[in-house]
Parts: sequence; structure tokens; C-alpha cells
Amino acid sequence: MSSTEDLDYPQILFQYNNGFLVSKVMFTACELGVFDLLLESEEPLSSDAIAERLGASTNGMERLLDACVGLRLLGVEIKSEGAFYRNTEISKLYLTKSSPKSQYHNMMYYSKTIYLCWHYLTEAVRDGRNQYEQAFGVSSKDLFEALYRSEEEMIKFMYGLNAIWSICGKDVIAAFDLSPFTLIYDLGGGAGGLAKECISLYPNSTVTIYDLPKVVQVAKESFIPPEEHRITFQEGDFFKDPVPEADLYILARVLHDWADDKCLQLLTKVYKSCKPGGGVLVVETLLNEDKTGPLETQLYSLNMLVQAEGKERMPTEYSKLLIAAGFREIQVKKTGKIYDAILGRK
Ligand code: SAM
Ligand code: ASE
Repeated sequence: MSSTEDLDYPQILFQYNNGFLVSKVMFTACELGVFDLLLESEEPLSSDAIAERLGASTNGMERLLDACVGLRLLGVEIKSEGAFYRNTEISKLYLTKSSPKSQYHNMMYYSKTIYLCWHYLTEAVRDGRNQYEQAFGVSSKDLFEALYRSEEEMIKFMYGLNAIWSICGKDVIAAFDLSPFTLIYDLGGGAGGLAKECISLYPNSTVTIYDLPKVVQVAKESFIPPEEHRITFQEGDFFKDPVPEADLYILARVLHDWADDKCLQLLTKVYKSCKPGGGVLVVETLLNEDKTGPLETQLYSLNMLVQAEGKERMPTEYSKLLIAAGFREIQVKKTGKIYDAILGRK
């Protein structure tokens, strides 16, 4: 495409302009259960049948389904009786609730929480911080009191964040040989999606999920099967309480929540508790050093502005923090997926 064509019809701008319409179509189809119904029915269905089964209007449903076809989230076949819709491979694998790789809960967290936070992006950029007070009337200065403003919101967060590890947890855990580390703490381990990947790859290790008490209770009851004895739990606040001694600490999507001073405070505490020869595995999405991307990571960094107190960082920024806390031999491994791994040694 020549540059004059670009300016005559700036397709890229229209695409960006419509970006959130695309998101909302996918979220709505997930929320209404379109993909689950088509999985269960095992045969293509008409829009009238789908509307009826899902308790929706025929008028609205036909347009939603057609937009999903345009997005390649559904396939369509025109028969003499009319149009019949079916799942595509991608919707079957990632958008149905029951699939082992389901991103349904991630979609719902985007639709119900992140979408609302991004309504205040302008204000967040102006003020340089999240807008929980304006958006939700939350006055707490404590980040996770704002993020977990109700039990329901905390559970949505846990489900939403856990979903990605079924897709890229293995890559992150396999980025380095972690077999020498048998006593592992996943600090801020949340619902335990990464801890599960860790014990499946390293059967001789035990992993303890360390998180705030109310998170640990839900992780124990709803996410980790009780027969899974190689995953244990510890309730605590990693800023206020002691961090237990271990061979390896995992910090997955924890440092990106916090500004540099808090990261250094946490890493210094972790370094002091770490056994000699032990290490820390930082799992984050990494920005390019030359600031050219990846776009997804740049967008996530804005999300840390509207939803948290931190930002996404470049490998050199994580290295600096780790070295300042005392760690050495910092190694960075890009996985090719959204989350990457950095290992530091004591
Ligand atoms: N590591 C998980 C993952 O990547 O899916 C969860 C990441 S989530 C962004 C951050 C986690 O840190 C949450 O589970 C949160 O409850 C936990 N957390 C926040 N503040 C904490 C604190 N002061 N002490 C312990 N855990 C904390
Ligand atoms: C956090 C991670 C996330 C805090 C809030 C969050 C995610 C969504 N909301 O530590 C997961 C990463 N995705 C994005 C869009 O940032």
C-alpha cells in the first residue's frame, strides 16, 4: 500500500477507532453464552434458536452473531431454511467456559471491570494515578483494598487473572531449569494457576502460595484440589509480615503493580530471606528497550496506570531493581508469548 492510499483511506485509524466495539462484541457473546450453547448443541443453530435458548431478542442476536462471523469467532452456512451458526476452532478452544484453555473469565474481567476503569483513562493520564475514587467511590489508599472492593470483585479478579496460565504458564516455568530449587514460594500467587504448572514440571518440588488471607482462603476452597498436597498455602502481607525462607521465590505480575520504591522494598526483603544459592523468578511482560513495543505490553502498562500503582518495565529496569536488592547473575528469557521470565540468584 502506497502512502497516498494510506492517507486517502486510513484503514488503520478506522480499525483503532472500532477497537472497543470489537472487544464488546466478543465479551457480550461470551457473557450471553453463545459459544457454550454452540458447543453443547453439537450442530449449527439458527439465530432464532440461539436467541430463544439464551433468552435474548431475535433482533439483537442476529446482529451479534453476524459480527462474530466477521470476527471469525463464528462460522455461518446459508441453507434453504436460513443461516446456521457454528463455533470456529478459536472460539471452541478459548471462549467456551469448559475448555481447559478457556479465557472466558479473563473476558468477563475485562468486560465488567477493566472496561469501566478505562473510561477514566484521560483523568488517569492527567493525574498520573488510578481513578478508583471517581469511578467506584473507593477512598482506600491501599491498592488491593481498592482492587478487592468486594468479595465478588476479588473473586472475579482471581478468576480473570488465572486464565492466562493455561496458555503460557508452561513456557514461563520452563524458561529456566528450576529443578535445583525444591522449596518454592509463589509470593502473591493468587489463585495458583502458575503454582500448578510449576509442580507439574517439577514433581520433586513443593510450592507454597503466599497471599493475603482472604485470597488464600478462596484459592484453597475454589481453585486448588484438596488432594494436591504439593501445593500449600500461607496467609500473609509481604510488605508487613515476614517472608519465609526458601530456595526460590516466584513473583508473577507482582512487581508491575508497584512503583520502584515498593518493588525495591519487597525485593530486599525477599533477598534477606532467600537461602544462599537460591533465587527469584520474576514473571512479567517485557517492554522493548528501544520503546518500540510490544503494543500489548504498552497497553498493559497503561492498564497498570488505571488499575494499579505500577507499570510494565524493560529488562534493564528489572535487572536494576534486582541488583539493587542484592541479587546477581540476572538472566532474562523471552518466551515469545505475552509473559517472560527473569531469574536472579543470591
Ligand atoms: N501471581 C498471580 C498471577 O500472576 O496470576 C497473581 C498476580 S496479582 C496481579 C497480584 C497478587 O498479589 C494478588 O494475588 C494479590 O492478592 C497479591 N498481593 C497484593 N498485595 C499483597 C501483599 N501485601 N501481600 C501478599 N500478597 C499481596
Ligand atoms: C494486575 C494485573 C492485572 C492488576 C490489575 C490487572 C491484569 C488485569 N488487571 O497486577 C492482567 C494483565 N492484563 C492487563 C490488561 O493489564
